[in-house]
Amino acid sequence: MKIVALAGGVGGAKLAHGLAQVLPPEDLTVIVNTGDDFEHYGLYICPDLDTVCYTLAGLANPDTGWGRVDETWTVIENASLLGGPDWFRLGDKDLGTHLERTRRLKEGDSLSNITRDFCIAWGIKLTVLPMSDQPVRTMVETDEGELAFQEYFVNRRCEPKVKGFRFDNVDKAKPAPGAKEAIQTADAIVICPSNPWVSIDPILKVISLTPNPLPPGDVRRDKGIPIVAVSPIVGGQAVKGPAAKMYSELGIEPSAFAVAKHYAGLGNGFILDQIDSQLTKSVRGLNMQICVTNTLMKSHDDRKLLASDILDFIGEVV
Ligand code: FO1
Repeated sequence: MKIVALAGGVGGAKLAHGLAQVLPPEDLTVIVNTGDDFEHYGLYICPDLDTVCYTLAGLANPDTGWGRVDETWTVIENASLLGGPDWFRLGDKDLGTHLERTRRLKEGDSLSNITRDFCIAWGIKLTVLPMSDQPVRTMVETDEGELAFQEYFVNRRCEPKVKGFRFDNVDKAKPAPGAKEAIQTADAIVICPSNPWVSIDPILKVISLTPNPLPPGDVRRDKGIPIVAVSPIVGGQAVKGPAAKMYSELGIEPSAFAVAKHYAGLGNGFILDQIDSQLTKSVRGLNMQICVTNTLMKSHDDRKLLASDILDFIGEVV
């Protein structure tokens, strides 16, 4: 079964890792948000792409979810002593990734080529694609004005009140080579438990994913392929990050139902955590089939179990 997974940072990376354990590598493509990318110290940083790759390669820091395991901080600490910014912590090992990516980008290479080569070097066999080779920048509209994503997220610790989002350059960005083809040949699309507003929406916009992504003439077009989403909000709270806070500030009660509503019309399957099983009926009312399972990926086994439940569920979604 060919699966395309759409992923942001930590939650997306964990589910991608689970899927990688239950699918052959040639059957899994992960398309990753690059709206969080930014330049820092003259380096091109792709936080979500790196989080996904480090997690798949077994190199991720298990405590933070982002950055490298067994990291040291000599460079950033010394740069900081000289007056350089240290609000965005770049570890020494992680810096190697940014240095080499920036060097190749400056030589004119594409982000998708570089990502492919990094995956080979890290022993990742499945396909990981940035959503686009062109830069898209997620801008957060707040009560203190518009902020670039990392400025809002890391430097301001998500404190300013969110009023909306804008994806700079999204109209000009093309899907990365291979992304459209992967979607057109997929048996199902899995929307990982990543932030719908700032991790998944940019990907959906760039790849123009509609309820029927298949080309005219494809027999599966009328039926539509299963598009199943996993809620990043469990029991009314975000598993990680500011998703629940964003929903509240946008005047929407944070819940798995709110997430399902976000994807209504696109997704036809929704994975609810056991804690939220009472929402089954209301999410069904959005024309989605439901799978209730444990979505909190606390261990590596949990990732694999969730992935396997999702694949079973996909078989039932019509
Ligand atoms: N997140 C933080 O909260 N603080 C950091 O200092 C930080 C550094 C960092 C370095 C490299 C990297 O790839 C990610 C990093 N992140 C950091 C995480 C990241 O900015 C966010 O989790 C994502 O952008 C949201 O998906």
